[in-house]
Amino acid sequence: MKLREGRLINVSNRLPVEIKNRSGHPRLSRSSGGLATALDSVWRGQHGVWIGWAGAAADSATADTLLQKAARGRSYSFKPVTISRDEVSKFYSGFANEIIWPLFHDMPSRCDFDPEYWEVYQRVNRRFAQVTAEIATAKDVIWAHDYHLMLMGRYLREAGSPAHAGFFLHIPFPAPDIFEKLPWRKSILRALLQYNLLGFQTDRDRYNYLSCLERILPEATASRSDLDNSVVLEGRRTRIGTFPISIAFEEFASHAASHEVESAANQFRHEMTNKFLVLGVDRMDYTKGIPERLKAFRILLRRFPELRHRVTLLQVVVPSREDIPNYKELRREVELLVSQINGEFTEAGWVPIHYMHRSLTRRQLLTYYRAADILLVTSLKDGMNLVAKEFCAAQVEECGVVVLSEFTGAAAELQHGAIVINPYDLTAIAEAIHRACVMPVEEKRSRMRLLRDIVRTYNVQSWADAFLSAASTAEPSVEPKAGREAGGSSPDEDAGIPLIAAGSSHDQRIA
Ligand code: ADQ
Repeated sequence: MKLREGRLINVSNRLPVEIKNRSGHPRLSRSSGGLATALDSVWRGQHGVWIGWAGAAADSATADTLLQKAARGRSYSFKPVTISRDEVSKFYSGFANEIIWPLFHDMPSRCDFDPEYWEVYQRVNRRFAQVTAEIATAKDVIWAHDYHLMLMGRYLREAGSPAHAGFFLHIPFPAPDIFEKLPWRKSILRALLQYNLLGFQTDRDRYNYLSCLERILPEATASRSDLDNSVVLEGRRTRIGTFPISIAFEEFASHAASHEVESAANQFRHEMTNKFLVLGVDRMDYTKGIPERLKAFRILLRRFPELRHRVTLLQVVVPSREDIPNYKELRREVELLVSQINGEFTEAGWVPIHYMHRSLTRRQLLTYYRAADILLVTSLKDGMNLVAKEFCAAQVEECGVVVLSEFTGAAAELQHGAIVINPYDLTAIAEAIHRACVMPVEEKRSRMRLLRDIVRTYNVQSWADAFLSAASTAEPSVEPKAGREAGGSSPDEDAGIPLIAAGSSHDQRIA
């Protein structure tokens, strides 16, 4: 979708390009991370500005020139937000990744609720808002991304920004029993309501958010009609919607169908001597359930000895957040498990687990997606999980099976084509892999066709169009005095009414 008037002001923690010091000189490189890549493909052709941090060497004298160079050939420009090294550590590694990330993934015991992190989080959010408010006009639409920027809506309003502002949360939103542990819970709920539109990955996340409001911020009143699900706080109305993110299906599918990927996949399969190839692809993150997956694979080899020699797990992990202690420990745990399992089962001509700890090119990734028989996604909690959708797009021969954690956002959409598992149930994961290995080919095909139809239809472009269309029409409005609070319905009447309409995540709609 192209905005009819005005520009799209996209705001995310990082820009899709990064300035790094190489051999003492600032140099441009692509940002790592699925989010930047996915969004970059959507904004092609969209006029506007992308605001974000440009990396560790962004304060160099040549940074502006490098960003102008990066914008050549694009329809939008880049505007950097300066963040000091200390702020990166307390805002990004600290508040975002040692508090919000674990808490919103239902792991409060991993949180470090350091009050200094909160101070810096506020300061950096205010700075993002100032940079944004300086350039956004009333005709523009601001789209803020993810848990790094939950307070920005509030600071935008304080800066008097007249633009429509929407916020999309890429990670899950927790249930009240978890969220209420956050010392700054009210401030965050209130600040989110300063946006005109809030978007969540699944109905469950949206429901959790509304339930948190009900418990923690009862002065906010939620209402719904057939078309609308909104919350009013102090006269401001915020619309709330479910918008499951997706991928550029045709781009993935056509590249996967290319001759170069096909021959690389055939070559790889040949080298694996046509074993059943089970694939895991993840960032190294404790939310992805990598140790659970490895332990389940060990159970598979113990319980189904006939699969030994016939099945191989290829686990690819991209390094992530390596300066945070939890992540270092996870890497040690994963590598120990891989070596224990390989030590227990390896025989001449067969190594059960092939482990790679590095970032892959798109071509390499597609080669493994295409070559694999089974994709194994065992996230303990995941906002969406784009890997599952990328695998489906790349399965041009329509023969692969997806074993998918029920705690991913993707499960809401893909549950009928995938084998859905509880990632805490290691025996069930092992049985699911076995079932996929022995599944008749007709069943594999019909499941994969269904999955591919879903991902083809609900792709990243339709996701962006739905969100932007909702954001650009979500008028901030003042609740009339004779409205529902005063006369329409009393707060008591809300008690028995569900706050959200039940419905499929595919509706990509408000309510
Ligand atoms: P992530 O937690 O990063 O994203 P995911 O959605 O699976 O999780 O995206 C990972 C991306 O990294 C994919 O595009 C994948 O191809 C890529 N990737 C993984 N391993 C790689 C490797 N070794 N080499 C190269 N690329 C690799 C967050 C949320 C998710 C949500 C997305 C988007 O945690 O739940 O789906 O944002 O909203």
